[in-house]
Amino acid sequence: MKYLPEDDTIVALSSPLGNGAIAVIRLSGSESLAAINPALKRPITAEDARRAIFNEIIDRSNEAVIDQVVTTYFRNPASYTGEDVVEISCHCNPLIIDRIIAQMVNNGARIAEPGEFTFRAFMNGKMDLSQAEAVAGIISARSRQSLTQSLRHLEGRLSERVFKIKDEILSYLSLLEINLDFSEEGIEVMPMEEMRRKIEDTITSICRFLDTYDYGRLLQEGIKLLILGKPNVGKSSLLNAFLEKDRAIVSNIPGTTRDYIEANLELDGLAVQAVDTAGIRDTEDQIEAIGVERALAQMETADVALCIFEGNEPLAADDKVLLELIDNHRETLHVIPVINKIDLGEDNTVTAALAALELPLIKISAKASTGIDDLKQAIKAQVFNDVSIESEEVVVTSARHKLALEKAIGSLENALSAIEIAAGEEILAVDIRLALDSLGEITGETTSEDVLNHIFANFCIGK
Ligand SMILES: Nc1nc2c(ncn2[C@@H]2O[C@H](COP(=O)(O)OP(=O)(O)OP(=O)(O)O)[C@@H](O)[C@H]2O)c(=O)[nH]1
Ligand SMILES: [Mg+2]
Repeated sequence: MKYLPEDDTIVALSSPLGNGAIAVIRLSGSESLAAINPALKRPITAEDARRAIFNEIIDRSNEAVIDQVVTTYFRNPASYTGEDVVEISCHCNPLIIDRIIAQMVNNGARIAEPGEFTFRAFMNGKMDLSQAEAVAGIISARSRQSLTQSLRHLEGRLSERVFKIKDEILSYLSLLEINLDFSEEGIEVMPMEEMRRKIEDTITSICRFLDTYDYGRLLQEGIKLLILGKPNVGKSSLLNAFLEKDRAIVSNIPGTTRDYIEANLELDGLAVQAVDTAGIRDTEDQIEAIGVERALAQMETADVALCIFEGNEPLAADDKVLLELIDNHRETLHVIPVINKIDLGEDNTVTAALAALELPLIKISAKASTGIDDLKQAIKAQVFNDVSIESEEVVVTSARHKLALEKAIGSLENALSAIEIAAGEEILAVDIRLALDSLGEITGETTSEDVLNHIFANFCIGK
């Protein structure tokens, strides 16, 4: 394990470096008090647990005060890591932070590796693996919905669901093991037919859980929203309307946007990376042509494409190019045709041509910011088309968890085959135990060292 030795005392800055009023330095380990007390004007005692104390950190080489700080001592096991923890809130200046940490290193502490505090919390049973992963999820969440899910995972709701499935499996595995013990006496505690039904039930409940992943992935990763259309239809105006600020240059000169422009926004709790592109047209201008190429290349990685048309003019040749693009891509990404500049009137031939696509057609005025809410609803409806998730439900958001659930289903399906061909109860029991192991990978009971290293290495230092 890369965090060895596990019994020494670690120290790190837990807040981000940069401008701020206060920084938090965290110490964890059995020698935490020994690492900080020599530098404190008012050493921490056992009675100080859970109390914030105004203090001074002193450089013992010259007795100069490094900073006025607040120290808070969390006595083991009632701390984040389960060990003795001291948090020092000091003024946020790198010179101060470095000197404070140096004092503690002088007194025997070691600089923590990324994620090492949370790793210790996991090793000391303060949280299971899915909860530790949720800590990283909370820090990196880019939308309210993703944050809500990470908080639910931290509360242990994902683990609860996994434990429930494991309990279900254990209930029939234990009966199967009794079957095995009494096989010579010809006693069958659980008939195979019933066993088969129970395994099928478990597969169904894991599948139901797994079905939430599409939604969970969208919450976690957000979506990429492409704005396409011929020059001057109002693509940049739409980006600005989404952002409610003038991010992209808008002008009445066709070909204003030359390269694509990315901007992050939140759409009802969903993280969206919106991409405004160069107007699509056949052009002699080399730079503009590269912009058009880049716009089209974006279609390969987008989740949703808003294809913008002008409502007040008949379709132009460049619009027809866009219609063709819609036809070629409607199977691989969600396409929403949008009629813009509706404030200038509506050309019925455009509306009829777009209605014929049998896609949700939205009419807006990017300039006046009308219809934008309808467009947002249409985007959400497309992205979440057939996923219906109860707002209180806990969903699978991590590819690692998805893989573990799929492995568990695979083993249970093998168990069903074993029943089918009467392979014997020993083989059946092996498959069922493998399913349990796969579920245990989610909560960390059966997770390999490599996977653990990988998970915690992605944390930031001080977490
Ligand atoms: N009346 C009206 N004008 C609009 C609307 N949306 C955009 N415009 C105007 O249309 C012109 C082009 O808008 P842009 O947003 O720059 O269009 P674009 O599609 O980004 O154009 P390119 O970057 O050149 O491809 C500007 O003069 C806008 O003010 C709208 O809803 N109604
Ligand atoms: Mg533009």
